[in-house]
Parts: sequence; C-alpha cells; structure tokens
Amino acid sequence: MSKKTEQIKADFLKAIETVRTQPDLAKLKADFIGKKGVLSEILKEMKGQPPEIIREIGQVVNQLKTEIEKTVDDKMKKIEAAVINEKLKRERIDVSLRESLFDRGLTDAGYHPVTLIQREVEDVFTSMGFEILDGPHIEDDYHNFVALNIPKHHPARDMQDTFWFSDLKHLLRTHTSPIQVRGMESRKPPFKFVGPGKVFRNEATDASHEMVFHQIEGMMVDENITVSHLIYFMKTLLSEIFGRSVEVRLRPGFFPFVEPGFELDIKCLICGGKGCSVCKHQGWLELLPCGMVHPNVLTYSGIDIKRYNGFAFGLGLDRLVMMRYGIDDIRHFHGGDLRFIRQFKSC
Ligand code: FA5
Repeated sequence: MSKKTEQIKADFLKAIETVRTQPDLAKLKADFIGKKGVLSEILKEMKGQPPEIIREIGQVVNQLKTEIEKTVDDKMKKIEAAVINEKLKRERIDVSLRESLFDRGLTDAGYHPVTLIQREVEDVFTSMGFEILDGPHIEDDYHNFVALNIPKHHPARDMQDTFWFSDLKHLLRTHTSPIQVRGMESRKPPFKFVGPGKVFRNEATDASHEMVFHQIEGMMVDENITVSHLIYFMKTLLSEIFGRSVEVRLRPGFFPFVEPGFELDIKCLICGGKGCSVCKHQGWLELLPCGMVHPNVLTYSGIDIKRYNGFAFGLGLDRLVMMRYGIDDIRHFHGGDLRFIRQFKSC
C-alpha cells in the first residue's frame, strides 16, 4: 500500500509541475484528494481490512492528503501572484507627464508684460502716497453705474457694452471705476488710491480693442483739489513709465462721473504720430480719461461736498503696455503664445 501512495505522490508532483492556471489546479486537487479522488478510492478499497491495517494506511493517506493540500495552496498563491502581475503589466498607465511639455511660468516664460507694467505703475503711485485697492470682477448695477451718476436707462450706459448676468442685476464690471465707489464708501477723506484690474466689454476686437482688458483707476479726494493736481500726477506717471517726456494732449471728454472731464491722449509711439492701425491712423491714442469727480458721485458715497473735492482717472493699461514696448496688436496679450511672453524681462 505504501508503494501505491508513493506512486500517487510521484504522479501528483509530476502533474502539478505542468499546471499553469487556477481551474487546472482545482481540477488536479479534486483528482487526487476530492471525494472521488484517488486517495478516497484507496480508503474505500480498505473496507473489510483489519482495524490495525486501516489505521496504518489511514495515517499514510491522511499525511499524503495534508502534503498535497499544502503543495496545492502554495502553487495557488504563485499562480494568483502571476495573474496579478500580468494584469498590472497589461493595465499599466503612465500617470506622470513629461515635464518638458509644460514651461514653468516664472523661470522660463517670465511675467506677462501687463503684470510688469501694472507693478511699475503701482510703484510710481505708492511712492507718491497712494494706496492700492482691489475690487470684484462681478459687480452690481449700483457700483458699476448708479453710484457713478449713471442711473438706469441713462444713454451713457451704451458707451460700455456690458456682459450682464441673467438676473440683470449683476454684470462683469465694464471699468475699474466701481473700485472708486468702494474706496470712497470704506474710507474718510482725505485719501488717494489706485485700483488696477481686469475689465470686460462685449465689443468687437481689433488692434487696440479687446473684450477683456485692464485698467487702473485712480482717485484723490481732499480739500481744494484742482485740475493742476490731476495733470501733475498724470505727467509724473507717464514720464516715470516711459523714462522720457512723451507728447500728450488733453481734450474735453464726457463721462457722467466727472465734471469737467478730459481725455488724455498720447502721441502714438508705434508710428511716431504718422498714423497706423493701433492709433486708427489718428497719430494719437486715447489712453487716460480723467476729470474732477462729479459732486453727485461724492454725495452718493457720503462725502461732504462743501468741504472736499477730488480728481479721478481710468488708465487703459494694455494700451500703455503697447506704447511702452512697441506692441502693434493688443490681441497678442491673450494669444497664449509663450514666444510672445518670453520677450519681456522677469522681475
Ligand atoms: C472708462 O472706462 C472710465 N471709467 C475711465 C474714467 C475713470 C474716466 C475715472 C474718468 C474718471 P473708457 O471707456 O474711455 O473710460 O476706458 C478707459 C481706457 O480704457 C481707454 O482710454 C482705453 O485706454 C482703455 N480701453 C477702453 N476700451 C478698451 C478696449 N476695448 N480694449 C483695450 N483698452 C480699452
């Protein structure tokens, strides 16, 4: 009998060597130690034998059964590991991206020229004691229009094509002037501040017009402010930014929130005043509307107009950048071409 169990063991070990899959291993296990397996057959054949023989053979068969179970378990673990490995290899995804696909903004591309000039303008004004304020891109009708002396249905609203939200109470601010209003609401005179930021207008684009562009609002409120103060600060700004005197002209301009209102134009630095697509062949570029703050605007924000007055301006930042660097089309700014951005120094 022991010869028979040894033969079974040898057959089992030979057979398990060739097994590669879980179903084949399960079948092999059943063939040897299952209910109808070869070992069960041996036990059945012992019926009628003396008890000591049955005990002796039973021990040998049980021992072999334990050995077979352990060998099957070990092999099962190996097959499972191989299956998982195979699956991992098949389903492997590369979650990393080649670093070179992206340029790192600060080191490779540098700052956007609008950011560079905005910082320079801020430095000029902070050196003259101005605060820097911020305001929300999504404004309400009151701060964008009403508090600036532009009531509902006033034709001046048509000067700025507006992106309205569906509630018709909120909008993407069309200018930085609401920063003026928020600045006046939150401080007591005397004060002076600038407020830079993005503005949005629903208008056709060309070499000098974008739908999303930048302005810097400025305001000074104190006793006895005159147009001379306004001109002094505007001239200082432009000579600091251009590092030389540039030709400017002041002409009357209409804005409901200033009285008198002016347009400060700069002689086009792209064509030297001869006329080009940037200045619409005028030789001059509208850059800096400004004026003395309308008494209604001061009153809306609770400022005592018997004692205080002031000036305000709204500088077109993108156009200033174009003049400073000789850029002939505003649409380069949002074109997303890094070769454009890389031309400007980082800071
Ligand atoms: C205003 O937006 C007034 N809030 C400015 C102001 C403030 C006047 C305080 C008086 C007192 P205007 O719509 O002209 O004004 O725009 C101001 C400047 O923004 C323009 O001179 C121009 O330089 C720039 N600008 C206007 N529209 C565009 C545009 N579509 N693309 C690029 N720049 C523009």
